[in-house]
Amino acid sequence: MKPFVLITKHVCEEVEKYLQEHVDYKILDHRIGVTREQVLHEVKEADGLITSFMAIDRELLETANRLKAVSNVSVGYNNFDLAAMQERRIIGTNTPGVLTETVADTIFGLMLSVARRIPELDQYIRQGRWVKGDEETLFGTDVHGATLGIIGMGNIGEAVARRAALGFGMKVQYYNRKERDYSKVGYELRYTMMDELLRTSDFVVLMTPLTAATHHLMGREQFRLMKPTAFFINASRGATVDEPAMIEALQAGWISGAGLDVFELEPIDAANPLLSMNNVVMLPHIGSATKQTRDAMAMLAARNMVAALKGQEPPNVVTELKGLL
Ligand code: 8YV
Repeated sequence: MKPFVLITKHVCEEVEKYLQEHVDYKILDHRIGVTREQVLHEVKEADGLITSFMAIDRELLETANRLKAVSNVSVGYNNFDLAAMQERRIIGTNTPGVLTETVADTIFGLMLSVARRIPELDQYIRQGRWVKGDEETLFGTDVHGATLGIIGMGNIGEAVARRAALGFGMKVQYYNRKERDYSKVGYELRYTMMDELLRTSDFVVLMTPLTAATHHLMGREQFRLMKPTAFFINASRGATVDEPAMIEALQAGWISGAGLDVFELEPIDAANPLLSMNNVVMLPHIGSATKQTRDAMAMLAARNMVAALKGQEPPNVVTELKGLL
């Protein structure tokens, strides 16, 4: 008998074909809406779970008696309770690499949009307010040649740095827990401490994974260090930022604007003050959301799952494998 995999989102035909060769599966289509209750019920029979954002916590693991592996269709895995998974000898996997360039494009889109006020000025035209010629009130801020500070230097940070240095002639600096060797990349990438980065960057891009150590990494104190002319971009996880502190920074003019793909509460609350701020550009957590990239992520998630259920080492494991295969 083939192992049974529960999938909490629609996947493309190619991924289904691949899965059919190796496992039995059931898809709960997120386009119709999948509730946690439904997953808690269905996961009882599952050897594997392919998902994203579903909290893999003790409650779920308690009901999922047969579960051997959870495969995230995302690079982030802050939805995993790693300790609980480890105790129950569950393998956890993610999908790095295939989304790197797509997310870096999104980040650049946010930088350009907020600095050059693209969504705001799009509205300006649509509202019939374009009656005179070019005006100072429409001016934005240059991205090219500015100083970019990246907090959290992984694959995506590196792809943003490359665009910035080679495409936009920006000065790039980064803060990471560990300094990396970029002596051979062909452009300068300066390692700085976080406070210095905040003080000296025109654009601050936060790209760190969400962990206990990075929760609210950007708070009041950090926003106060930034230049009043600087822009803040977050495409990591909402909870890496103390959102009320960021809102205060935007309202008080401690920073010039923000480009946000992620929020502490998703979908965003209708009363969130960010919604009425002109100097904020928002996206509904779509950093990796192109058809090509989402399909590639789903395929990688499927491959990770099949390997784990066959007792082989999956390409992208985030849990301890020792003694499991
Ligand atoms: C989402 C992301 O996971 O990869 C990540 O960590 O945040 C995004 O790619 C994706 O939107 C959910 O499928």
